[in-house]
Amino acid sequence: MIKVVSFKICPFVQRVTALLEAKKIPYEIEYISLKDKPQWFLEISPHGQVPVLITENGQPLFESDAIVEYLEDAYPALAPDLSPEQRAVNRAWSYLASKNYLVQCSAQRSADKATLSERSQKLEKAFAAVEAVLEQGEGETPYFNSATIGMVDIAWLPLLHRAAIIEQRSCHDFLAGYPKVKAWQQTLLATGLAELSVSADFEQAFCDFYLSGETFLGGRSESCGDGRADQACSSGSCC
Ligand SMILES: N[C@@H](CCC(=O)N[C@@H](CS)C(=O)NCC(=O)O)C(=O)O
Repeated sequence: MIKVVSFKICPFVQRVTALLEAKKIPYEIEYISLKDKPQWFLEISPHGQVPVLITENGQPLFESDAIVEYLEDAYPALAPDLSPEQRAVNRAWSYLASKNYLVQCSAQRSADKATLSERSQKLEKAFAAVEAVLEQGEGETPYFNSATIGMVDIAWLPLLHRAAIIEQRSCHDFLAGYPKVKAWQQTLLATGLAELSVSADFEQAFCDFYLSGETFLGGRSESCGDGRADQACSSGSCC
C-alpha cells in the first residue's frame, strides 16, 4: 500500500492526500516530527521535507508537484482526455497555488496587523488572478475548469480550506473581495475532501499554531463574536 510521510498541518501534504482521497486510492500515513526528523526519513527525503510518498513498489518520491503528477499518471486520471496544452495550463495554475502555501502560512503567523497586511499582498495577487479566470468562465463549470474535480482544484484546496478555518475562527477573510473564489471555495468544501485529507485533530493543531496568543489572528479569535471563534490556543509547531 502507498505510504505518505506527513506533518499534520503541512499544506503540501494535504495536496497529496486530497488527490489520493479524490481518486479513492488506499494509503497509510505516518506523521513525523519536523523538529526531530527520524534517520529513515532523512535517508529518503533529500531535502528533509514532507511530503514523501512511498509507492506500492517501495520507491520514495519527494516534492509534492512530482508526487501529484505521479499519482495522476499512475492511477486512473482525474481528467483523462486533456491535451498537452490543457495539462500545461493546469500545471501552471496548480503551481500558482503551491507557491503560495508558505506565503499563506507566513501571513497566518503574523504578529500584528501591518505584517498580516504586508504578507497577504502576494496571496491576494494569486486570488485576484484566479478571480479573473473564474469570472471569464462564469457558470461554465462548477470546478476550476472542469465538470468534475480536477488537478487545479486539488492544488488550491489547502489554501481555501485554511482560509475557511481562519475566517470561521478569527473573522479575517483572506477572500474578501473575491466572490468567485469564495463560491469556488464553497464548492470544494462541499465535496468533503478538505476533512478527508487531514487528520481528525487537524483543526485543533492548526489553531494551536496559527491562532495562538503569539499571532494577530489568534488575538482576533478571542474577540470574534457570534460563537465562531472560541479559543486562543497555545503554541505548537509547524512548517
Ligand atoms: N517544495 C516542497 C515543499 C515542502 C515543504 O515545505 N514541507 C515543509 C512542511 S509544510 C517541511 O517539510 N519543512 C521541514 C524543513 O524544511 O525542514 C514540496 O512541494 O513538497
